[in-house]
Amino acid sequence: MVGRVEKYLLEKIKSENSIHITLIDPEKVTASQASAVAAKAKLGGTSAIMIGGSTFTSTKHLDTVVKAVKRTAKLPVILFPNNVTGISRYADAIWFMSLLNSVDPYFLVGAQILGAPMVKKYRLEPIPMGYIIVGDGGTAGVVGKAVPIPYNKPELAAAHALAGQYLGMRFIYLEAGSGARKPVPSGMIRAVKSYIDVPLIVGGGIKTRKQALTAAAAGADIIVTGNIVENAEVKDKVSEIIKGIKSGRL
Ligand code: 1GP
Repeated sequence: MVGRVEKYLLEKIKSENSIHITLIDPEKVTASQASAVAAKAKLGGTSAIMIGGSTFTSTKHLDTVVKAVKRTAKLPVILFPNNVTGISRYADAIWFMSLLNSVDPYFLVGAQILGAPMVKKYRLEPIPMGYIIVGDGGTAGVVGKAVPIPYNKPELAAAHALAGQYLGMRFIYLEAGSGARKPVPSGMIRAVKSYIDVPLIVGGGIKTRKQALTAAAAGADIIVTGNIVENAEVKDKVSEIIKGIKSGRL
């Protein structure tokens, strides 16, 4: 069943071609810093806030961050969990995701089985998503025991993505890893996009207008940035990325 947040994302993509989501790592911020980042990112034109990271944060701190962001930003807050500890009852939705190229069944379906009853209890909107780690893979690749797909193997990324779609996932995420030296190359984005019909999310290492433009022009429907909002000038940085996205897809 498609819920409110998913509908909102689909409509935004339909009307704007490509959209931007801001990722906040709860591990790296206080609640007040998170709400300031979210408010500025909203002014810069971001469409939603994702909250999550690759390592553990206390559930209490996660709750405080989610509540603070919700209060100030008035944007959909979507959890981006690395484990069952990434679930907060105060969010609107959760990427209900499987790490498709993990060798550990825990990250394919184990954590999801443990987390599903909590998602139901908290009435979070689950959005099924296939997560694919590519390139260096970064911390997410190590923690998730992924076999990252090399950048020169776009056809492998496309096969993973299509399998995700056929399994019923309604979004596919190509992840280069937070802070990746090289973002997902346009050839890989193009190859995946040509295979799937569901929206494609791209993130990891996108820091400039040009990189955002390249990803959007290659077919990314949603561009996620995290690192760039960890410094000052959040609003300017987000609007720079969004300018890139718009010029890439219009
Ligand atoms: C990481 O794709 C996201 O999960 C965002 O990456 O922090 O490099 O923007 P950055």
